[in-house]
Amino acid sequence: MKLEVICIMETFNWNDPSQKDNILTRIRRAPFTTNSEGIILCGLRGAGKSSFINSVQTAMIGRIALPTPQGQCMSTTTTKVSYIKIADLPVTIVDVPGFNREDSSDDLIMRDIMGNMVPDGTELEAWKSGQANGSGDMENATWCVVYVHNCMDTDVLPIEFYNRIRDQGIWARRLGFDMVILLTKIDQLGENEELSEIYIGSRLREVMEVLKRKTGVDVMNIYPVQNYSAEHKTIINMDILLLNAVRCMLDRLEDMKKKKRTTSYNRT
Ligand SMILES: Nc1nc2c(ncn2[C@@H]2O[C@H](COP(=O)(O)OP(=O)(O)OP(=O)(O)O)[C@@H](O)[C@H]2O)c(=O)[nH]1
Ligand SMILES: [Mg+2]
Repeated sequence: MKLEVICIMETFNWNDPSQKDNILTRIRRAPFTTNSEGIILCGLRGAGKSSFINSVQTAMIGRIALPTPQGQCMSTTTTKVSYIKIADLPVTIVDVPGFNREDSSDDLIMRDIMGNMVPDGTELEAWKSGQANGSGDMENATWCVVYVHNCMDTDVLPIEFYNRIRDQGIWARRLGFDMVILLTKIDQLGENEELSEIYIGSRLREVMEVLKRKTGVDVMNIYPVQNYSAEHKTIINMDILLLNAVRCMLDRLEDMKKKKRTTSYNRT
């Protein structure tokens, strides 16, 4: 298989705190507000959505963050939709309960979130049974829709599941939003290998190529990370990849906002 990914992988100054600081500065300076721009995380149960939110918080504050309210119970399974604001991050992150592998009806909640029809704290089961009503606090917001994918799942998921993800992307695009992929658990691609080596290694590139083929998302919009899970202190290279993923999502939001402005200008 021809690997096209190598030329698009970003180059970082690994282990360099100023690399992390530069990305952080760009994130803090992004011209957004938590009322009008957001990142929605969706994907299978256990893919690493809530962990990503905790990990971004850890990378931004510089110490291991307490779990989000969803992670404080015995089970890590997220049951409700949470709109989370992290200090210094100028956008809201939405944690969505994981999709059931066999039942695509969970996916539909994404459309309601983008339509501002899901209040904070809505239980997935209540929404499914039609008992949840009300609205969110993000009228006319611009959304970056993030499909969160465990890199170890790539070859084991059936094509029907990838078709569901394609549908999410089509829906998001219809509403004027982009879908990107957050690729989690990349530490599991290399035993005892340093994260920077895994990042440039051929196994990660192969996963990205396969994912591109199956979902239609360009490799430029696939962001590999390792979330904090069992670490007791922060690790600079993990922070670099986590914060860079956030920066890329903010770049997509900026592109979408520019497009929105051009479209409304052309209409007038
Ligand atoms: N090794 C490793 N483990 C991870 C990583 N990301 C998440 N995990 C672990 O995977 C498990 C599931 O993570 P969660 O963040 O709860 O997954 P989720 O997508 O929020 O799951 P739901 O809320 O059920 O949809 C937890 O035990 C995490 O510690 C990662 O990058 N590397
Ligand atoms: Mg969760």
